[in-house]
Amino acid sequence: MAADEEPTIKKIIARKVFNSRGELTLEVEVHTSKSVGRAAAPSGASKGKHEVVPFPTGGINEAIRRVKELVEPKLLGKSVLEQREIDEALHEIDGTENFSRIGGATALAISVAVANAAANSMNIPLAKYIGGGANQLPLPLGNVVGGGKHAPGKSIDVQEVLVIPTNPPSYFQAFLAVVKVHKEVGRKLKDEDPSFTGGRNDEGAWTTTLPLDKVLDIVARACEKVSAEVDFSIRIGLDVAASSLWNDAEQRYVYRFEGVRRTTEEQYEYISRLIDEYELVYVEDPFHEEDFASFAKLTIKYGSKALICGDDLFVTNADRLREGISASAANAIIIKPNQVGTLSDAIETTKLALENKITPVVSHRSGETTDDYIAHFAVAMEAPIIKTGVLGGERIAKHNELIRIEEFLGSDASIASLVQG
Ligand code: 2PG
Ligand code: MG
Repeated sequence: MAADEEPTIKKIIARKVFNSRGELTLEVEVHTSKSVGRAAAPSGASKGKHEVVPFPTGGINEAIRRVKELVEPKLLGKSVLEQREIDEALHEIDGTENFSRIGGATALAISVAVANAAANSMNIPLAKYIGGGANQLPLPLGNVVGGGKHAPGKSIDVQEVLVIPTNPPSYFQAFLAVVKVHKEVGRKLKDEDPSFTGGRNDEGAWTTTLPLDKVLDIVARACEKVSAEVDFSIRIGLDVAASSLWNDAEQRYVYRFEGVRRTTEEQYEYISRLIDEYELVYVEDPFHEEDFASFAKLTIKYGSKALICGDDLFVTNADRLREGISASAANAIIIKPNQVGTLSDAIETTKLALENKITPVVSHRSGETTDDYIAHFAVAMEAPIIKTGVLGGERIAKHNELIRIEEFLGSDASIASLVQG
């Protein structure tokens, strides 16, 4: 084999592995003439209605069959350096709008495994392969208390209470601070919630039966304490995951645990109060996934001092983001490659966001594996924020990789900052 020969695909292996919830998911290995690349698909619990479909009818076994029967024959012999061409081929092979024939999990795992095989063939990190000279580390946005669909049983109705350092000197210091806040919140919950058992949810965030306002008080005090210690500021955010609360028949947001039902107007007032009272710098999915208008209203009011972020609203889809841009619906977007199916699609949406001054927030799913490609993706795209939890091996895998990337970049490394107006 000549040294300059292209790394062409020789074999694709698809297998069942487990995610952090113990559910089966798809892992793919792409073997080339020069290298091997591997990737597994994560999975969400609070999924957006407009996300691609993870598996075809027949589930994961059918997905694996289709890799062998439909996908592998079409990709054999292609160079893994042609990411876009391969991702387009995945769309063509599938032939549907939402990857329902081969499965979004299949598309994602193959797409990322191809990129990993390409990076490995060149012996460079994935971040460098995708991002070239990109050298900015993201800020870690991590959930310290969880509820909603990620914490069944008695727990707050909103899905995630998050914290984010706004001006840290390095990724290592930033994540250390987030870990300190997580620990401090745990200590305070132990003191203030008589029924606290130390329980943590799907994403490693604490669960508690205290009401949201009490939780936000505790998190605010923890942020203040740690901020003073580390000498940079740590602020609060929320993922309301409001699509999970919305009852379309009633036209109300149903807060089961709190025992309250809110109209759209009441939801707007409620979220506004939380932003004002707790000086939130980040609010994700404050309204359900079809309500661009309420998103826009909140963005107009708070866009200069907080990120109003669309997750289920945009599902990493460039067309939905375009709709959001014309409606001025948000100033931030969650980027979850598995919502859209391929790396090229996720890159396109991220670039579109950056071009329009919409902050991309690269994100994990609640059901994760120990794969770390989103860490590389965030650096490659110079996304200012990564949302990938705090504790739990599958979350730590991403943070530790970011620490390694920071070390790899050496004196070229910089880190994003969140400047409030
Ligand atoms: C979210 C995600 C990740 P899920 O709503 O932002 O925290 O949850 O993966 O369950 O959709
Ligand atoms: Mg979300």
